[in-house]
Parts: sequence; structure tokens; C-alpha cells
Amino acid sequence: MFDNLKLGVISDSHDNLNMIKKAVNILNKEKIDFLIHCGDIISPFVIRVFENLNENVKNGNFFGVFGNNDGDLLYLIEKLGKICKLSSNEAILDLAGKKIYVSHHSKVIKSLAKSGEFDIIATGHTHDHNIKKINNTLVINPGELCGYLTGKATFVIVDLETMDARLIEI
Ligand SMILES: [Mn+2]
Repeated sequence: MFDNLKLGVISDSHDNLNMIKKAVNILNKEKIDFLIHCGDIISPFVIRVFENLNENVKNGNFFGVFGNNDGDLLYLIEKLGKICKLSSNEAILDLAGKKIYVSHHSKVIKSLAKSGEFDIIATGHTHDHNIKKINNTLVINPGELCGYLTGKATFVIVDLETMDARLIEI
């Protein structure tokens, strides 16, 4: 049986290696095909844990944008950049025929969703998870992987065929 393609969406991991490790284990078990990090990665040393992602994901299917707290851009690009395609403010992706917009934070998400240009819009920053549909656009904030502010470490897995988005709490 052929499995539908799956997209993992994570954000605001803020160096919590323990939670990143748990998330990577779940993402590997779920056999995700693509992974997006919506920013606030912080230290380049997180590569140690992210490099345990399934080969398929870390060989060209891991994407990220910088958040407002990402300071060491040089080493993030040098270290994490080995397995993650990093963009500065925003990324526009085409994954399995789905158009995806990624930004750590934006004030025009609603307008962008209403434009109908994207199938998925993924953001972070607020640390609060939120999954909603605006017309035909799936708007996702996976919440905080670090769990520091809300006490809940969360992320999202999207089935790219059914466009069903599942919130996972670690
Ligand atoms: Mn943050």
C-alpha cells in the first residue's frame, strides 16, 4: 500500500534538544517526506539532533526560515545548512504539487490566505498552536516545540493528499 506524502511542520524549538530529539523520533516513525522549521532555531548545535532525521528528509527535503531570535545566522547556515535549506525571511515551496508559504511571523497572513495563491501557509512566533482553514488555504502555526512558554511541546503533521493536519503533543 502506497502511503500518502506527509509534511512535518515544526517551529520555535529554541535549543530544547530533548524535545527536538523526541520530535525527530516521532517524525521518523511517521515516515514524513518533508519537514519545515518555521524559525527560532537558535544555536547551530541543534544539528546534532536534527541529523538523526530519516535520510530522505535530510537529503533535500528539510526547509527552514529564520525567526526573530535566530542570531548566529553564519553558523546556522554553515552547520544546520548541511541538511536544511535555510531562507532568511520567507520561503515559497512547491512540495508534491502543493504551494507553500513559510514565514516565522507576518502581519499579512490572512490577506495572503485570502489571495488563494497558496495551499498551505506555515508560521510560528506566537508559540501558540493554531490550525485553520481560510477559504481553501490551510493556515498552520504548529506552536512551540520547546514547550517553554505554554508547557506544551507541539508540532503538526499534514497529509498532503487529504490536507488533513494533525497536532502532535509530545
Ligand atoms: Mn520563538
